[in-house]
Amino acid sequence: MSRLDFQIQAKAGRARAATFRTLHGVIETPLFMPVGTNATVKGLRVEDLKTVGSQILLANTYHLLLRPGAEVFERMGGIHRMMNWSGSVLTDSGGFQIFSLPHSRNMTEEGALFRSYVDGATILLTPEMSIGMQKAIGSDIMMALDQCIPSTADYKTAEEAMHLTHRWAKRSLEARGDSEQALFGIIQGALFRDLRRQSAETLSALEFDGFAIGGLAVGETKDEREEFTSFTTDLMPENRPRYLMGVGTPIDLLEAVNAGVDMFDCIIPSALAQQSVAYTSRGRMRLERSVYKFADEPVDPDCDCYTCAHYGKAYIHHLHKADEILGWQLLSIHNLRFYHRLMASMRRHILAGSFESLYKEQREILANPDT
Ligand code: PRF
Ligand code: ZN
Repeated sequence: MSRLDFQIQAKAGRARAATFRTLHGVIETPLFMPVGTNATVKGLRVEDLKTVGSQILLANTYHLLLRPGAEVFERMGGIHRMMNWSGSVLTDSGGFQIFSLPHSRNMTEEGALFRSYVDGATILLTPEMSIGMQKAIGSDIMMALDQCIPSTADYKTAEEAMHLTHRWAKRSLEARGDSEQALFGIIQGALFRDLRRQSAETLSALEFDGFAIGGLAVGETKDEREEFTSFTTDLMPENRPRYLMGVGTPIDLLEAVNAGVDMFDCIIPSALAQQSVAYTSRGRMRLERSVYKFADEPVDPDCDCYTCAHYGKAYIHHLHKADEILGWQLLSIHNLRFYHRLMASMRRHILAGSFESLYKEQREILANPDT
């Protein structure tokens, strides 16, 4: 029994086009989730997110636990009402954010011990607390607390982290109880095939509504990432959504969809927008370059976003030079639209039986050098 009613509509090799239903509506895959760590996708209104085609946003339990805290979500009626967002929300459990902390952290059987960046307090984040917080947030999809380690970790470290992740996964399922919110398990195991296999098999036997591949895009090469992505998807249940966490560039998404992944999140479209880098139908464009000072045409003539409909490159170039936040905002809109259009076109081609030709064509284009 799954809470998401995941339905595969068409396949092309490993690639899948599917739908599932959250508490906030039907979702179409493959899909990309913009990152809204603090219950906001930086600089964008929910109207912008709807217009660019976002179906589901990612928010972070770790950040929202520290600030504003569970009680605010409980008393304000949850994240959807606070954000005025009627689409779906997935919350990451906090495991990865603690892993990425520059400061002291400690894993114990009980949970992850860390120091709050808000007030310096020492906090023990247990799987039960993470689920409790995700219930307070009211996300559509919760993630089990995991231990994410560098993908280059040695065997013993990876094995111990994997076993701890499995024990926490079971505790997370217990803590979820009969909540209507969906819950995904996270496969770990670094770059060890036997561990990835053991992790996929152990978690697949549990009543999760979907499964994530964690512990990639944390230090391995692009080739290793692709090898382990397809190795792992082959071990994951066919009838549940597959989510590759924290990935990636457009070419990464193309390769991972081709390897059978359905869902992604990444800060790249927003982070590059801040650096005035745009993704276009011809490759990446660095708008800080002086060649764009007098360039009147849109960032991407093939794009249907608000930014490309109303502004030329010269204006974005100027806003970047003047360090104006509108430049970041306009390029965030454009880059997110680019990501969503890429996912939608992969979906269309999987449904139409023409994914392989799209894959070959886009592989060339997305590998173009920056302009
Ligand atoms: N675990 C969790 N969140 C994550 C990851 C993980 O391994 C990654 C790895 N790229 C990104 N976000 N919980
Ligand atoms: Zn655009």
